Amino acid sequence: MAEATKAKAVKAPKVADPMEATMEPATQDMLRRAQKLGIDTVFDRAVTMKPCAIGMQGICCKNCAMGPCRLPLPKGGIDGEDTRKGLCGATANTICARNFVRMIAGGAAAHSDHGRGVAETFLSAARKSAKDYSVKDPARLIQIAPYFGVATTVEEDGVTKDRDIDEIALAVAEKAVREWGKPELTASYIKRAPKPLQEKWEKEGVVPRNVDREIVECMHRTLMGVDQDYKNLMKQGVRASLADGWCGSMIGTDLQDVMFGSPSPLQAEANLGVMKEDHVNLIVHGHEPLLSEIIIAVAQSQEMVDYAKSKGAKGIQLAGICCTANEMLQRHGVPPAGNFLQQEFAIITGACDAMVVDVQCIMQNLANVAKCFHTKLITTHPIAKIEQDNVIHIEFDEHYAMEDAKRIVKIAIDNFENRGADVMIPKQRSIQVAGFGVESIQYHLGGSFRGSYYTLNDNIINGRIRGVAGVVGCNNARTKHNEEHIVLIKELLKNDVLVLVTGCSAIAAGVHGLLTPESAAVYCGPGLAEVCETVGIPPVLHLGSCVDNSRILLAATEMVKAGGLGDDICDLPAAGSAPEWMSEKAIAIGQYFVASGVYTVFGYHMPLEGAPVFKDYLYKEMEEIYGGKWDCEPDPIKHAHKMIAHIDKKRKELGIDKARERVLMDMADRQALGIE
Ligand code: NFS
Repeated sequence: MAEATKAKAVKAPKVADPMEATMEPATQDMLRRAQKLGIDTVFDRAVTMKPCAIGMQGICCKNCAMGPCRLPLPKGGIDGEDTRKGLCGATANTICARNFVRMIAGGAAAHSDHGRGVAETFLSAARKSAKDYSVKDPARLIQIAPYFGVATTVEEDGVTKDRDIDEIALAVAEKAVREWGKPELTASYIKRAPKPLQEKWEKEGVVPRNVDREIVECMHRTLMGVDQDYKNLMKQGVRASLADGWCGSMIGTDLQDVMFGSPSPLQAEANLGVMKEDHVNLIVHGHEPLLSEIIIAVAQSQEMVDYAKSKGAKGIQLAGICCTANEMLQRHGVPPAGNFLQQEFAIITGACDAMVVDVQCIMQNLANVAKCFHTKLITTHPIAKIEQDNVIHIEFDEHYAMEDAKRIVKIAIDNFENRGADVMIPKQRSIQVAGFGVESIQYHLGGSFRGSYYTLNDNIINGRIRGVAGVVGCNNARTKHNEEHIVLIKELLKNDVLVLVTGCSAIAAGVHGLLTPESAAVYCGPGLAEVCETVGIPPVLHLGSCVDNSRILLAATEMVKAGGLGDDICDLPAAGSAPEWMSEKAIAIGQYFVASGVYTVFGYHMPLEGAPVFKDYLYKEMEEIYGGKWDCEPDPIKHAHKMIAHIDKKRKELGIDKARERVLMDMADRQALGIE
């Protein structure tokens, strides 16, 4: 009997423990349901498939057919000279740096191709050949035009007049699309960075020329037998990352704001519980708002709502997954159904009538999961198809945006009646306030009379706010879903650090109730709580999707400009973090934060352990060059305290550390706030 039990135990497929896999109750329930239905999800696969130990160390080279060459670090580390080398003689530093630079190139390519798509659509809109897009935020267009060298006024008969907005749009669009491949040697948006930072980049020779060129050069230099000096390789990695953050992503964000409106704070719900049993549920997943904006317009049209009713539904419930969710949330209040690791579960509810995807962060397993239900999985982008035969491809063309979106929404509605009886939508859904942009932070925290980040800086100088942290990036099935984000953010808040979030981190913060003004009283230290309560903002500000990390760069630049906190981003009491990163995009983001002067801590692990010298270069020496450096800490509490220690170091350098001590020592103040 004992033998039989043992045999059975060996045979049972290994699955994830829901309580260990995620801290989020709706996701735990859905994981249990998936396991009961025999559907494997990313969490189970993370249990059965172990990551490659050599790849984890960053020292597997497969850049030519003499390899793959693997250079594992000897047990006990290197004693004396490091003699490891590949067939061609490539050292561990070279291999690790090449792999790292290729990750940056991959990430930068993704963000920047997204930005290019936006710029091209904007050009079509400006030429009036994409009738479903227009300029929704002319003020934003006028604000960015000078960076492209486009005049916003004209002289007529000695009088200065405002230039026609359509003319400005066309001129900006024509200049913007050139930023991807122009022959001139400097990307236009670089001049948005603080002057001392631009000078550092010039001195180092890392000023990006144009987006495509930097990515191509990354691929060239990392080819077998080209750049074999890790410091020189990283110069190109830095340049490509800057082309992403300060160019491709930033132009993407700006032109999205121009076409779809700049975000301003709004209230919405979050989590899988936003799906509705009696509605057509259409989930939009991916990244580019070009499609989702039009889907929102179509899904809200009376024609489609009536059509849904004619099929027995009460209406159409739109919800987002991943960064598309953030795009739809920040401009329209469409609720996110979840972040990266929740994508399979939106279908496993049994209530997803269609899931439409475009590019990036889309798991191929969605096709297998969709097969188990009635869900129609629709790909829309020519560069992102899925091989499984149950996937429908409807190519989205910006010139026929409305027609394409209607087809997609109709498929979802028509599929409503095919829904099976076995539906389980989790109850959990939370309330959040999202949609902070650079300008809305200025509005809420800047004080209208100075029109700058003065009040924010003032509160940092007087110590109520200890510093600012950008917490961004993915989920990773190798860490407990959402836990690193949430534990880290709460620890920062407790220590009076104002937190800016984007991407899957922002969705996690929304789902776990941190994006409400009320959460200030619950989670913040007394100083930050006081500021948030006075101003009426959440202590965690949702700044959008991953391309919108460019907003964080600009917010930091505004803080520098407002004065009192040094001359450059690296002087600010600020730090960056991606506690659950998994995508190459996160590496590109991390690198442009570091090269912009931000101390940036990643969670989980970094693929650098096999090349300690190269690792030291990123974790130590880089700070001397750019003012920012990399670090890694999987434990979220220690991770938070590394960031706080850096913030305190910067406060000390600025001579404002005493102010904070005063704030904390002042009992009368604390009593007045009702804290003691
Ligand atoms: Ni950005 Fe990560 Fe993907 Fe968005 Fe989420 S996984 S690097 S956060 S959705 S891009």
